[in-house]
Amino acid sequence: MTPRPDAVTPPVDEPRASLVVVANRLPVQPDAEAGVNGWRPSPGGLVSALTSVLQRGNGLWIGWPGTSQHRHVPAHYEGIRLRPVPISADEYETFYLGFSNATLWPLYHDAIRPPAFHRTWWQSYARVNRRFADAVTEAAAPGATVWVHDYQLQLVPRMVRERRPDVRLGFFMHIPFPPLELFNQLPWRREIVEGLLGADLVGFQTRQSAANFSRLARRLTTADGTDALVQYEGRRVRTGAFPITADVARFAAAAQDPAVRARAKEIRQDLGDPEVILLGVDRLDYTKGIQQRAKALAELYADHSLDPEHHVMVQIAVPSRESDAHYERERHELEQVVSQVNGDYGLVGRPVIHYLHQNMPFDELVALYLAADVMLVTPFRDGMNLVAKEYVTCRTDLTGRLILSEFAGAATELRGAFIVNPHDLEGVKEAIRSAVRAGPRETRERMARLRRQTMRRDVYDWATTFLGALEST
Ligand code: GDG
Repeated sequence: MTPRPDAVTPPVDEPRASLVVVANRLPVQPDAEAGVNGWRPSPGGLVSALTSVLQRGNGLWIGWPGTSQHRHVPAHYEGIRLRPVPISADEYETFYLGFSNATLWPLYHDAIRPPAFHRTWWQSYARVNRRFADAVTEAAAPGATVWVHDYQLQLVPRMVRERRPDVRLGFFMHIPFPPLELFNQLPWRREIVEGLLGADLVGFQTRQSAANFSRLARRLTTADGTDALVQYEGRRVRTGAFPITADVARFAAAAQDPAVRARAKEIRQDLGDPEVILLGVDRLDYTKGIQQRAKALAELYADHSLDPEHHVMVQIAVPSRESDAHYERERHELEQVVSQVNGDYGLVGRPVIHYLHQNMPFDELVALYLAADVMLVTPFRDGMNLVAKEYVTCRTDLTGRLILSEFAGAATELRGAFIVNPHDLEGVKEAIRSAVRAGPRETRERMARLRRQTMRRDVYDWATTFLGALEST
């Protein structure tokens, strides 16, 4: 038997919580600069939205603290209670890098890279899910609301349901849910679907993902019903689309900050005051279609549709899952393409693609959104894609053009974008040409339309909408 890892301090005796968020990561992460026991908040809109929801409801956050080293985890963050779930160094390899990110991640993103199926990874996934479920079982008050997040924890709803039928259980999937033809490759397909069916409400980014899940549930289990509601083991399980929104208030405020606006001007100057700045911001992930952009750009310089003097691109590729071979290969290939394009078309002191393999500070990210005339978001598959929505949120003066993949969840809402199929290089080139040449009137009309969509609801509204739907199940 694998010994239960003891990497974090056990929870102290505390009253049980009426609202519980369960996610792979806690909202804090180790901060090496602040010493051995230093912590800082994890970045991201999801953390701030869920934190504000939990602050209002005697809330508890259950998650992994992001390290398998022994560390004291703070008991509270911003007035909410934290309960760490330990993951050993071996489980980090098999549960996190293995089953979550080398089996489920590629499978759920159209199998762009071949998913790997290993029984030992699956066993580790089930074991870690059990540990999360145990933490919920112990910490949830009678009749509590429990909200489980994402593909790393799909078995948790059923595991909790078996021991705590009194709680109200919601699950939200941040990434796409694949169609039957792909999902059925998974040797443990029925277990995963049954795991999710333990929830009262299973939410997805799009209606398509919700329908995929519901159909699979009816095919693989005794569930019966419609795309929106199935009966399963005498219970009703609702499914539906709850498209996540940007942290609108935070991005809109930063976009008005004079220091950030001044920095955007400075970035423009640093780039040599080109006519058009194109921008990409992504985790360095093979699903994001970053190479496609660079290849399209190369061909546009080659046929003189773009001019190295006047059109430059900035690509931020945030380091991600670096110990996985697929990610290592993706970085290697991308860097080759970028250096080739710069070698072929760059000028002395003026590369055409400014490539940064770095995590940007928040204000710098907003300054880049403000500096960019054309934003390129071209994933082969993406649950939603918040970068697209954040860019639109920052363009308060109705300038800026968005090129968006039809395979991002965001494409179902952001109709004012230049929509592309990233597999179609000619189509991507045509969209870049059109976006670069779009006049002020077309740009304004498109951006106004995009902003009508994105500015309507904040990420806090998203969280409360989901919880409202869960309460009414
Ligand atoms: C998953 C799903 C779904 C990026 N670079 C920097 C930085 N970021 C921030 C962005 C944005 C977030 O990271 C990335 O979110 P995305 O939605 O674009 O993509 P994933 O990381 O793949 O997220 C996705 C999402 O979950 C939410 O449900 O939309 O489909 O795959 O917020 O701003 N932030 C900073 N510096 C950077 O360099 N500070």
